Amino acid sequence: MKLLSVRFAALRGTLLVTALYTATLLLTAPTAALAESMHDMHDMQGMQDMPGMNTPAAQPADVITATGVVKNWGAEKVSIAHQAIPQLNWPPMTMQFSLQGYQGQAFAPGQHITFAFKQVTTGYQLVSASTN
Ligand SMILES: [Cu+2]
Repeated sequence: MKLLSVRFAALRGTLLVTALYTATLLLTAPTAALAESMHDMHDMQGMQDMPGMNTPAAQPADVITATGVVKNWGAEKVSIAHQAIPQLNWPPMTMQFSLQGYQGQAFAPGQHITFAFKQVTTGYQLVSASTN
Protein backbone atom coordinates (compact mmCIF):
# COMPACT_ATOMS: atom_id res chain seq x y z
CA MET A 1 0.00 0.00 0.00
CA LYS A 2 2.80 2.37 0.85
CA LEU A 3 4.35 1.95 -2.56
CA LEU A 4 0.99 2.54 -4.18
CA SER A 5 0.39 5.74 -2.27
CA VAL A 6 3.88 7.01 -3.11
CA ARG A 7 3.24 6.34 -6.76
CA PHE A 8 -0.14 7.97 -6.43
CA ALA A 9 1.47 11.02 -4.87
CA ALA A 10 3.98 11.13 -7.70
CA LEU A 11 1.18 10.88 -10.22
CA ARG A 12 -0.68 13.68 -8.50
CA GLY A 13 2.48 15.75 -8.61
CA THR A 14 2.79 15.16 -12.33
CA LEU A 15 -0.83 16.07 -12.88
CA LEU A 16 -0.39 19.23 -10.85
CA VAL A 17 2.64 20.25 -12.87
CA THR A 18 0.75 19.50 -16.06
CA ALA A 19 -2.22 21.51 -14.87
CA LEU A 20 0.00 24.44 -13.94
CA TYR A 21 1.78 24.24 -17.26
CA THR A 22 -1.54 24.17 -19.11
CA ALA A 23 -2.82 27.10 -17.08
CA THR A 24 0.33 29.06 -17.89
CA LEU A 25 -0.13 28.29 -21.57
CA LEU A 26 -3.76 29.37 -21.41
CA LEU A 27 -2.79 32.60 -19.74
CA THR A 28 0.04 33.51 -22.09
CA ALA A 29 -0.91 31.95 -25.43
CA PRO A 30 -4.11 33.92 -26.13
CA THR A 31 -2.27 37.23 -25.74
CA ALA A 32 0.35 36.26 -28.28
CA ALA A 33 -2.26 34.70 -30.54
CA LEU A 34 -4.44 37.79 -30.32
CA ALA A 35 -1.55 40.07 -31.19
CA GLU A 36 -0.69 37.81 -34.10
CA SER A 37 -4.24 37.65 -35.40
CA MET A 38 -4.61 41.42 -35.08
CA HIS A 39 -1.46 41.77 -37.12
CA ASP A 40 -2.91 39.41 -39.72
CA MET A 41 -6.18 41.29 -39.75
CA HIS A 42 -4.27 44.45 -40.42
CA ASP A 43 -3.44 42.96 -43.80
CA MET A 44 -5.80 44.62 -46.27
CA GLN A 45 -7.12 41.44 -47.85
CA GLY A 46 -7.80 39.99 -44.44
CA MET A 47 -9.69 43.01 -43.28
CA GLN A 48 -11.89 43.14 -46.37
CA ASP A 49 -12.68 39.46 -45.95
CA MET A 50 -13.69 40.02 -42.35
CA PRO A 51 -15.56 43.34 -42.24
CA GLY A 52 -17.15 42.45 -38.92
CA MET A 53 -13.82 42.00 -37.18
CA ASN A 54 -13.06 45.61 -36.45
CA THR A 55 -10.17 46.65 -34.30
CA PRO A 56 -11.75 46.94 -30.87
CA ALA A 57 -9.68 49.98 -29.93
CA ALA A 58 -11.57 52.28 -32.28
CA GLN A 59 -15.16 52.86 -33.26
CA PRO A 60 -15.78 52.74 -37.04
CA ALA A 61 -16.44 56.48 -37.22
CA ASP A 62 -13.28 57.48 -35.34
CA VAL A 63 -10.81 59.58 -37.27
CA ILE A 64 -7.25 58.48 -36.62
CA THR A 65 -4.21 60.64 -37.25
CA ALA A 66 -0.91 59.10 -38.33
CA THR A 67 2.28 59.88 -40.16
CA GLY A 68 3.86 58.02 -43.05
CA VAL A 69 5.51 58.06 -46.42
CA VAL A 70 3.49 57.96 -49.63
CA LYS A 71 4.34 54.85 -51.64
CA ASN A 72 1.80 55.33 -54.41
CA TRP A 73 -0.95 57.84 -55.10
CA GLY A 74 -3.59 56.54 -57.48
CA ALA A 75 -6.92 57.78 -58.74
CA GLU A 76 -8.97 55.79 -56.24
CA LYS A 77 -6.56 54.74 -53.55
CA VAL A 78 -3.26 55.62 -52.00
CA SER A 79 -0.61 53.40 -50.53
CA ILE A 80 1.11 54.74 -47.43
CA ALA A 81 3.94 53.28 -45.36
CA HIS A 82 2.67 54.50 -42.03
CA GLN A 83 4.37 54.67 -38.66
CA ALA A 84 3.08 52.67 -35.73
CA ILE A 85 -0.39 53.73 -34.60
CA PRO A 86 -0.51 52.96 -30.85
CA GLN A 87 -4.13 54.09 -30.68
CA LEU A 88 -5.07 51.09 -32.83
CA ASN A 89 -2.25 48.84 -31.65
CA TRP A 90 -0.96 48.77 -35.23
CA PRO A 91 2.69 48.20 -36.10
CA PRO A 92 4.36 50.24 -38.85
CA MET A 93 3.32 48.94 -42.24
CA THR A 94 2.35 49.79 -45.78
CA MET A 95 -1.35 49.77 -46.47
CA GLN A 96 -3.92 51.24 -48.79
CA PHE A 97 -6.49 53.91 -48.10
CA SER A 98 -9.47 54.68 -50.28
CA LEU A 99 -9.59 58.20 -51.73
CA GLN A 100 -13.37 58.14 -51.90
CA GLY A 101 -14.59 61.43 -50.47
CA TYR A 102 -11.07 62.81 -50.14
CA GLN A 103 -11.02 66.50 -51.06
CA GLY A 104 -7.39 67.35 -50.42
CA GLN A 105 -4.38 67.54 -52.66
CA ALA A 106 -2.47 64.60 -54.04
CA PHE A 107 1.05 63.79 -52.87
CA ALA A 108 3.92 62.14 -54.67
CA PRO A 109 5.64 58.90 -53.74
CA GLY A 110 8.37 59.56 -51.20
CA GLN A 111 6.63 62.49 -49.55
CA HIS A 112 6.30 62.37 -45.78
CA ILE A 113 2.79 63.23 -44.72
CA THR A 114 0.60 63.52 -41.69
CA PHE A 115 -2.78 62.13 -42.52
CA ALA A 116 -6.12 61.28 -41.02
CA PHE A 117 -8.27 58.32 -41.90
CA LYS A 118 -11.36 56.52 -40.76
CA GLN A 119 -12.55 52.97 -40.93
CA VAL A 120 -15.45 52.18 -43.24
CA THR A 121 -17.10 48.86 -44.02
CA THR A 122 -14.90 48.32 -47.06
CA GLY A 123 -11.60 49.24 -45.42
CA TYR A 124 -10.04 52.61 -44.61
CA GLN A 125 -10.68 56.02 -46.12
CA LEU A 126 -8.26 58.89 -46.25
CA VAL A 127 -9.86 61.95 -44.65
CA SER A 128 -7.10 64.54 -44.91
CA ALA A 129 -3.38 64.77 -45.55
CA SER A 130 -0.65 67.38 -45.37
CA THR A 131 3.11 67.49 -45.58
CA ASN A 132 4.94 67.15 -42.26
CU1 LIG B 1 -1.65 49.81 -41.57
